[in-house]
Amino acid sequence: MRWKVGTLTRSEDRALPASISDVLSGSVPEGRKVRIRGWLSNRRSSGGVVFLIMRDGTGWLQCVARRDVLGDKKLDELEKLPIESVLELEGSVRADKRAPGGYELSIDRYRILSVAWPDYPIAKKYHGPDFLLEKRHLWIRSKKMWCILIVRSKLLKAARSWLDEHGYVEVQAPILTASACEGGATLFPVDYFGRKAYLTQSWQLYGEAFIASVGKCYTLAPSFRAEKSRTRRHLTEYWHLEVEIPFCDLKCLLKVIDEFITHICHELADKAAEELRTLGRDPADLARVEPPFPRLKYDEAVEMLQAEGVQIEWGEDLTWTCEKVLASEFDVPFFVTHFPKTAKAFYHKPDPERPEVTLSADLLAPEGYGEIIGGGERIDDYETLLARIREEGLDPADYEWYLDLRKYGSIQHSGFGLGVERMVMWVCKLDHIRDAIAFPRLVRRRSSWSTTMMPMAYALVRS
Ligand code: NSS
Repeated sequence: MRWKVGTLTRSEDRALPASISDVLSGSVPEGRKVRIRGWLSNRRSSGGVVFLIMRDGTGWLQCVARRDVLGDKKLDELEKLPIESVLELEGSVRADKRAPGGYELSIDRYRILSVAWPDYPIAKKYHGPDFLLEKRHLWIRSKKMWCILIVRSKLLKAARSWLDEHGYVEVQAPILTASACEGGATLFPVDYFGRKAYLTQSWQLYGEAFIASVGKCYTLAPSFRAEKSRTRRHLTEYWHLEVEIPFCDLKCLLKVIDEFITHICHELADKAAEELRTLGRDPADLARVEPPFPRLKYDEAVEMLQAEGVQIEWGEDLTWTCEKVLASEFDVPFFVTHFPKTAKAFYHKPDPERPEVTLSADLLAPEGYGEIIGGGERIDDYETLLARIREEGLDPADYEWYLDLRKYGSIQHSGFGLGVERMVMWVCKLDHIRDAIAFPRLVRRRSSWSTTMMPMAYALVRS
């Protein structure tokens, strides 16, 4: 089946190695011979012509094999080649309005690089979410998951570029920690050589240490929450983009978030328009986002909710039901600020004018999506922090190093954490957080998690 590369005689005939995105962007002149490599993602035949839909990571391209060009034997081979086999194709590019993406490749030659097994488990029919999670390592090849992964990558690129351009330093902190940042109820314990450690819930406490070294800083890292709540927006392992800013009060923090999120939205509307459209999100929805975002005090939010008939008492945290109701009232992101002490973690600074509320802020995404960012001003005074740690029933010994930060050069500072999957979910208009990440970890379901199946599979192979 192999054909030889390098048998072409005239140098101008030599095929140009190209990606599918090169072809689709129109940068390859029509008629120019190109060579692409990719996976056979779909195929159909009609009257002496086989249409191969090829995928190479940069896009999808319709490639046309004709019996009169390739001959019977080769065409039959292409008609039978299992889906997900890998091919190298050489041919010329043609603009064709009927082809998806507006271009197609007329195949002159091909080489099979890998023959897939004929039983590819994902067919062109409805599969339930459980099956697709189990087969996630294959399902990420789908157009939907591809679009999401591309948007996610562009979102993180936009976030990093804004932070880098504004003088933030990227830093890393441990995942294994000794104490809670966001309450003990959602900690994942780990045995650390006979001592108890936990998977981190947040980088924040270390972020507060970093500001006295590198100043404005951020991290992008996994956070872990042993969430019992099985909702469409909770993962047990999620990616957390956290920012910490010295000499910054709540007002300054809200302004930073306004600009940061606006930049990401505009970049996506501009650079991921096609993928967003495929996912059902109009890029104009993101282009419309402009600072400053509406600001709503917690008190007002509770009044609005009670007026809507939602059960909520002042002092309680906003449940997802509450957030959904509030977030359905807006078509741009908005802040809820000044949460009561009872609804927030120990480190939040009480409002000096009204100590029962904190200088905190959540950013909620519109259209019912709800919280994507949590943050606020931190307690900077040693005594107040110690008192809050005790008040929450935490052991000050677990926070000794953190308390040290208030002894040696403590200043006013604020920060926030963006749930990457929450933002991806909103911008991609997804109805479940599991699709905002390639391999989701959920309470009850995990994707491509073979440990329990492996011994069985080995046993079968051995018998
Ligand atoms: O608990 S947060 O509201 N805040 C913090 O962890 C702070 N320590 C962050 C900081 O100030 N540096 O979580 C922040 C965000 C929240 O708004 C969500 O978008 C996301 O993290 N988050 C989650 N995403 C997915 N799954 C789960 N379980 C989850 N929990 C929080």
